[in-house]
Amino acid sequence: MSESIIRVAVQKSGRLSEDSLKLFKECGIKFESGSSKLRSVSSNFPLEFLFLRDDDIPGYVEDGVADIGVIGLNVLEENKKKVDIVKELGFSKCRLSLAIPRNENYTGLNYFEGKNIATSYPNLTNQFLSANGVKSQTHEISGSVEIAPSIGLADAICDIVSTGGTLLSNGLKEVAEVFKSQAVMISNSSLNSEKKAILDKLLFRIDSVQKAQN
Ligand code: PRT
Ligand code: ZN
Repeated sequence: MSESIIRVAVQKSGRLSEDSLKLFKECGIKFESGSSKLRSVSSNFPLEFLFLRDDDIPGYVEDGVADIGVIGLNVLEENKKKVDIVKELGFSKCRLSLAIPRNENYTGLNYFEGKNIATSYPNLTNQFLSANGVKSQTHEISGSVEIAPSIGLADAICDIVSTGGTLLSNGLKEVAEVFKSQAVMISNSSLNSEKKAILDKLLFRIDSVQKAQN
């Protein structure tokens, strides 16, 4: 018998990290996770952790560099990697929403016709607008999206919202929800049977943790 182990990719530091690590700990899995550590092997479960930028996680799982990963559904759906979603994890909940300057009169989705929209999620934004028959231009920017209208870079934005505080402090109002997100566990779509068995064991433990919390 070979000693199979599965590799899980988790975010190194950010909004997914703490709850991701907490989930594995609640499953009874022991491992070290210091701030400078990029890899860690569990001492009591056949699992190796890779600590990465979240954007890299879907690609690593698709390529099989990691077998499974924890990622925001928003990042996964924007980048369309071929991986399986094996579990909704219920944390890092947020939404991708369209927002406009607070003093604008919002008339419905037709408001966006012919407008320039700044976003880090051009694919999800364009899909939503075209599904609703709205023709507008998206401009991809990688961060500080909320500042775009006030500096004349765009008429509106489409960005991740959680409490709404960032929109408020940038003079914007949320007018339409494009996509609902939460953290999900993804898996490479061609795991061998030994790795699948380990994943099943892990998913069983996650189910128990989730049931205990509900
Ligand atoms: O460094 P790395 O690339 O790994 O991390 P990152 O900076 O790309 O991502 P990070 O850690 O900010 O977010 C990781 C994931 O957490 C996202 O992909 C979402 O799935 C989820 N998430 C949950 C959020 C938020 N809540 C959130 N509030 N991601 C981002 N935000 C930002 C948003 O972009 C906006 O600027 O927070 C601001 C809005 O927050 P509120 O509370 O003011 O509305
Ligand atoms: Zn990122």
